Amino acid sequence: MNCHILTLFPQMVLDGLRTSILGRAEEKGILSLEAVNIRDFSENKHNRVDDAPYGGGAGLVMQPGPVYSAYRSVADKLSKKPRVIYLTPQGRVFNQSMAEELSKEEDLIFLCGHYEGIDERVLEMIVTDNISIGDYVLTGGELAAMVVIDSIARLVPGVLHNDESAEFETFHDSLLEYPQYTRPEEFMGKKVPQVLLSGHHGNVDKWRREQSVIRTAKARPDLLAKAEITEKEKELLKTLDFQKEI
Ligand code: 6GU
Repeated sequence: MNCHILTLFPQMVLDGLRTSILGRAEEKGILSLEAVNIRDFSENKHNRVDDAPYGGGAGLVMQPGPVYSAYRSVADKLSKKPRVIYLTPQGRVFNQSMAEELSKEEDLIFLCGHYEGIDERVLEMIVTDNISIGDYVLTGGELAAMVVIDSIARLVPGVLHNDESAEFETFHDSLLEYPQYTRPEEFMGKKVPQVLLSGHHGNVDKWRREQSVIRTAKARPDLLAKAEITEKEKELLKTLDFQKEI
């Protein structure tokens, strides 16, 4: 997969994404990350890429010309018109199934805005998907792009090691993950749950499943509605006094 990021802060995005697992994937040749500096396409002798909004109001709006030229510098190299993802609080809220769908694309362009946004005309011309990462406001699209790229790229085959497999984990079946423990067996008086030391895999699996169900009921009852919960597990939650509708 090739991720092309159109941004005013290329270093921020590349430094963040290359620091960890995605950097390793890039070295392995499974993933490529390219940041295109929109400022390189300024049409102005002062290298400006923004101007006051027509109609008045606070802040500055990114001009359409540099954004369009940055887009063309990427799209013209590709044989097929790629999906262009604009990171914006006005977009659809990102989730795991969107990550799964996008991870199948060969090339993706991510457009990061700053200031008060980007001139609407160029957005109409190039953007195929508007994505938000949640109901709060960021200063720019870069952090959102990094979040979205991280979650997509880790689903690309080979990016994770087998033992880091993305198959059985949080959101796979709409349940949160169970708690994990490692050595030492006792830490500041707190013991690892006995069942995990028992060597009885059946009991371990049962305990972990229960913990997942309980955690989800406590922290994310909205997810529980989508999860496949058995009658027995519903009973368990009732005895633990999570009386919310399941
Ligand atoms: Cl995608 N961009 C910005 N600027 N702010 C956000 C966001 C995106 N998602 C939530 N807040």
